[in-house]
Amino acid sequence: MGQFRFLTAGESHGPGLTTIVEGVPAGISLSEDYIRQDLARRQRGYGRGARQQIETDRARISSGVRHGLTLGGPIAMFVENRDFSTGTGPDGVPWVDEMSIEPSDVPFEPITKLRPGHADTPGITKYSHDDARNVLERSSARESAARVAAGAVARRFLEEVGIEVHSHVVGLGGVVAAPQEAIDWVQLEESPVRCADPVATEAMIQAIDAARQDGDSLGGVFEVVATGAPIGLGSHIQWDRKLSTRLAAAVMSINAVKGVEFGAGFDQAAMRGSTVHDVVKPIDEWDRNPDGTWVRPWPRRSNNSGGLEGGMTTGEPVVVRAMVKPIATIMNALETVDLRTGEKVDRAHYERSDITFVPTCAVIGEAMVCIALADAVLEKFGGDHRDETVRNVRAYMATAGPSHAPASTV
Ligand code: EPS
Repeated sequence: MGQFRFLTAGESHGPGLTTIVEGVPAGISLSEDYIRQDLARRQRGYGRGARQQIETDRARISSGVRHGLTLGGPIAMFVENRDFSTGTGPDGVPWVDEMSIEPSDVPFEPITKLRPGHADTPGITKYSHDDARNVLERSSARESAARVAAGAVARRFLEEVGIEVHSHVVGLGGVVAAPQEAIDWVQLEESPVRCADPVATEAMIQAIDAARQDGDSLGGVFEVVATGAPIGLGSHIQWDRKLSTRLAAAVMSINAVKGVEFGAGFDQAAMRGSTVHDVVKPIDEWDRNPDGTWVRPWPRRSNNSGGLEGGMTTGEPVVVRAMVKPIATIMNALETVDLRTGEKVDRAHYERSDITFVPTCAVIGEAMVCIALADAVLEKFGGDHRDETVRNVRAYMATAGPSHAPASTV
């Protein structure tokens, strides 16, 4: 734990977002263009607001990479908020003054009509602010751009050890996608709502349009699938070493996420044990490499556990689903109170926002899962250089399996 670490800094309408990632082994190829792909995926999604037309997110790397390879030291990145210098704030004045680091003489209206469901009310109380902007600027999902940059670094590392992480939307605004046999992850990128079911995609788009008409917002459910994780990441030994604990925390930390489940998830509550648990296949059914060695040991007949047993990976795909509540900034705003007087106000504060960002949350979910998995891989296999980590994974996998049935002779 704590092998792959990162911190973010930055406000939604300030100059930009900073992140420092630490723990990445040396010798891994990494470029701004590679990170840019995930940042672009995060910006897409039907139902997002005008802000995404202003931003073209790019993480500028300023340390930890030389000649295209990681050095083993901290990787610092900066994502500019173009809105800061090119956009105008809610009062029609540039953000440069409203978000100025130095005191500014330009007058601006404090936000006092607290938005139910946002961080406004506990935030102004806890930090003794008289302007909810001092809370919302940091609680805004804009911060997730910095996380996705950190997640892309984790993804690049995971690729070296054969782990791939994808996501899709399985529910949005009450529309539920039909379960898919297999998902074409390249094709999925074409769906405006990141949904693999074309019928549900259309219904989700209609639901977003209807919510826009009504000045309302929508939530949903996304699923992250990680394949190639070796058996035994995480540990059953202590509560905080369980990978399930760490994955749940990582995904729960995303703005507006209110629930996380693995594999068959909450449906298991209504099932019998005999139909829930994932039976191990006998050795003659294991997938083989051309040289006769097995691809991975102890494969299962099903994956209701979502690839996690006892807080450890089983070797089956890790399947994490998360529920995203509807965005709290609603055009047709709810009744609220004014923070100066406590008296009733007909409509809470509204400023430009998204109708939904469930497809974006799915990409952020990938980033958080990448980070949690990179941390777990480094914890188990270590390695100061990429080759050392890869060697350690291969050595482990070569001996994992039945103790009396050497892989190459069975
Ligand atoms: C957000 C409100 C909107 C979103 C923002 C999150 O921003 P703005 O108020 O500038 O229009 O677009 O998300 C991003 C800026 C982003 O890059 O994801 C909120 O209130 O959380």
